[in-house]
Amino acid sequence: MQRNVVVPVWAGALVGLVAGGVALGVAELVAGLVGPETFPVVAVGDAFVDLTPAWLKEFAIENFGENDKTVLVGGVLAVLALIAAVIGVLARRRPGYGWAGLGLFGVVGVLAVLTRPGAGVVDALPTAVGVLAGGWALGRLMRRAAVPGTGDTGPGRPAVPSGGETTPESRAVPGEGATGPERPAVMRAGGEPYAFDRRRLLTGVAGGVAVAGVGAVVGQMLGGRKMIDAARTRLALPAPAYPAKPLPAGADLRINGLSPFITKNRDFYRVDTALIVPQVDPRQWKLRIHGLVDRPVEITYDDLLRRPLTESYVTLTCVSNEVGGPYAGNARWLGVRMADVLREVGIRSDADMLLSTSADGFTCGTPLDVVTDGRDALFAIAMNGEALPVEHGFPVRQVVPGLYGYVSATKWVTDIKVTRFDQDEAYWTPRGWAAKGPIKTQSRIDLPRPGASVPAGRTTVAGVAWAQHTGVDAVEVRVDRGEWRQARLAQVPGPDTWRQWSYDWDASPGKHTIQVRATDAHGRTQTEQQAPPAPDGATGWHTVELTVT
Ligand SMILES: Nc1nc2c(c(=O)[nH]1)N[C@H]1C(S)=C(S)[C@@H](COP(=O)(O)O)O[C@H]1N2
Ligand SMILES: [Mo]
Repeated sequence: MQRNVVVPVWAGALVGLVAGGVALGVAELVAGLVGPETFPVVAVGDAFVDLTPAWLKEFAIENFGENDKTVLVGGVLAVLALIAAVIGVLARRRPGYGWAGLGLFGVVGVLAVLTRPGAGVVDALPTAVGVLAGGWALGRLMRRAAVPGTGDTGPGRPAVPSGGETTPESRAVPGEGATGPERPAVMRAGGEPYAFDRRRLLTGVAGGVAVAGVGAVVGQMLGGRKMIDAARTRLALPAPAYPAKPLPAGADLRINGLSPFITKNRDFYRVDTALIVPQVDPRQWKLRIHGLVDRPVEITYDDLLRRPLTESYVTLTCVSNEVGGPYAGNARWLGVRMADVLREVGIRSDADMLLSTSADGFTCGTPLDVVTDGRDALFAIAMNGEALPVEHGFPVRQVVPGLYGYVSATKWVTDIKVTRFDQDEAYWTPRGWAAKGPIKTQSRIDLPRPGASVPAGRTTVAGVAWAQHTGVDAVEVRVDRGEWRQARLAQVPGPDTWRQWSYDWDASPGKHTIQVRATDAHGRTQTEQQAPPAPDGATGWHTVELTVT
């Protein structure tokens, strides 16, 4: 149906822009599910690069450098915006023009997507769905802009006498004064009058912008995640220059219900401040080291992988772990020794702190002497034989045996400022946690579970104990506050991991209390004094109550 032109040119252009935005937002959302390379703007940009003569490419790289991709995508978007505005202006006359323009968009987008190497038919889905959404938005917005001038034009509006001419005054929008000459008079279209309604158009536009924005943001999030997952699984890990010694045969007592010596990546506790897990592309990742150094550097992921890698078993522990709590895990890490990198940059003698920052802005203050005293403090890239899981810091995190995670284990680390504790403060320090966080010796009863009911007779009591970088020398168990008895200790590869222990208990019927305490390799036994996690780690003996039947 031919609709008479009551919508001004600016409004048509706006409608076109917003409909184009909806098309792209929805396309990006779908591309987030299908694969970020199927987003038509990226595909068109890539196709453009492929078709570009070498001299132009060189010109772009020379003039825009690392930003050449951004400039390219920006250029594609600018051209799209212009076309979208024109489509909007044309669609004022006839919805068909709008669909034809969008269809053209779609064809170009689909062609670009499908000519990518390895493309399949589903890859056209983001463009197709985007075009449909854009067309729908275009139609809706146009209909909002040009309302039939008959009766139901909204609350508080005088009805239009049927078939009669409407004066601008009779269609005044509430709250606005008498309309000036810029408001086009209603015209007649096939006996049906239409009028331009700016307010209805603008609320529609706001809705369209919201749809486009949400689609783009969610789509980018999903797409970023997909891309990083793909990059992660593609990675080939170099072999360690300094492999960990094979685990002693008796490191894992293999008792049902006891934490395995190695915590599987998927079972590893996770603690961080990230609402959305940072998605860091290893190709873009850089670690900048600066501050009190002689030679500031920027290290790329490839630089890191080319260095000699050290493999090491280290148990991580969180300062917020309650006595007996779950926030501890043990893994085999692969990474570059932090001390080696720091030696190269030349640390000034007055420095005593490494202030590391993650991709999402978390900061962490690590005592420099701990990192450089010879222990396996690593820029870790792998965990238990695979690239770091994204939620555990991919592509690079710190691991420092002997320090709680909040002062050492920065995930997604991108920046290290060599500084002083009296000059800088990390994320948790002003929030009531100690500036330095050496791990306190702890032991935990994994079985029997608290509140369990077990049959009388020989019962296995077992758990783990840790005193990272000092080592656990003894674990004792007592029942009903009686004599302390030595538990049997599992083997360990070194002082940096937890140590499994077990104790055979001849259980008699009734209610019982089991307690555990560990002694470290310096002969220091865990204090009985109970303390909460804040400000520097919980203390006390893990106590489990159970019933024997
Ligand atoms: N970027 C970043 N890294 C971080 C944190 C954080 O909030 N953000 N939390 C730290 C804390 S408190 C701990 S205990 C460890 C936990 O590491 P995991 O989640 O791999 O077990 O990460 C540390 N690294
Ligand atoms: Mo933590």
